[in-house]
Amino acid sequence: MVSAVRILLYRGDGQTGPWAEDFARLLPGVETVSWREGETLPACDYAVLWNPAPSLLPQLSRVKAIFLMGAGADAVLKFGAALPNVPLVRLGDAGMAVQMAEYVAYATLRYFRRFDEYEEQARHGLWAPLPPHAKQDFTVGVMGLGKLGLRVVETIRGFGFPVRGWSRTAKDLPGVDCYAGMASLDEFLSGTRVLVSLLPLTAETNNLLDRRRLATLPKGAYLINVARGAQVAEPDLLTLIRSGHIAGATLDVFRNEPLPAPHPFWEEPRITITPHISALTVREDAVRQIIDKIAAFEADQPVADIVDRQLGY
Ligand code: NDP
Ligand code: OXD
Repeated sequence: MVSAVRILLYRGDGQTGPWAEDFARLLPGVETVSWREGETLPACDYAVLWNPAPSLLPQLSRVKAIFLMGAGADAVLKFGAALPNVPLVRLGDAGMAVQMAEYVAYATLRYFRRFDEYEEQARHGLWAPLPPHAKQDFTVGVMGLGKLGLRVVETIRGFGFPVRGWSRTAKDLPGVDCYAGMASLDEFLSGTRVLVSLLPLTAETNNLLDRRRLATLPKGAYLINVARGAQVAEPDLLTLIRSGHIAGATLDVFRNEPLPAPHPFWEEPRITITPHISALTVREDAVRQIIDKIAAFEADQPVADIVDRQLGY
């Protein structure tokens, strides 16, 4: 049980009010404080934040931990040495994995059942059944077998697709062809018809999907990127879509967000765009998880989902 703690709540978009209400409801005795540019932060036990202002960071050197309101740590790790050397804790699932599974299942089934083509036909008043794809030709390859990737793998397997996965360290998952490490990436890609990225953005994954690697996918492959836009070399993806090598892409994340207008992706009918909504933070689940982790810190117990700064996730 956590007794009186003081927590800084900060969001780049300023929307901390509902977070303060959830903490007050779920952790009686908590004191939450906010911070604005130019203010001096009172001593706090913990910080819970998303998209911090650079000038906030030096004031966090005495908190016991910094909790992120999301799963990806890249937007904070980019500050490098300016980020105080205290434990950085990301969300582990907290209601996001099921949303990722819904999104990826929808996009995969849309391509497999040719709904993208039927949508186009319907726009032209065309009634023309197409030959169905065969499941054995629709191997789904999931990059990143963490909290979110594993849930996606399980869901996609449930539809009977052949599934392969790629991660940094070796895995052994029933019914999944597992690949690990850069040395196996080309082999993984060459047999993947629907490529899903659920990798964190790190020094190793930045620009990972460049022209050569995207061209390693078989002709007619699809890309579903729900991780981070900077993992894909955007001009290369466009070239391969225009050449017909890649049949379509469903993109939730972009190198620059919001995706600027003009941007050639908006004009490309084979690219489906969503505004970074594939898995939204479920605030109440997140607050409950953070409270449990604070309890673990206070009791000197192990805490899950601490970011490894060396690895970048
Ligand atoms: P995890 O940390 O649980 O999993 C990351 C996975 O990526 C692990 O399997 C890890 O391998 C693998 N990985 C990391 N680096 C490499 C590498 N260099 N080569 C191969 N595999 C690698 O993360 P989550 O599943 O919780 O989240 C994944 C990402 O999803 C987040 O980092 C975030 O960017 C994104 N995200 C996007 C959202 C959206 O709305 N679009 C919402 C939430 C998250 P190993 O298992 O060996 O460690
Ligand atoms: C996250 C995100 O990392 O929303 O949680 O992208």
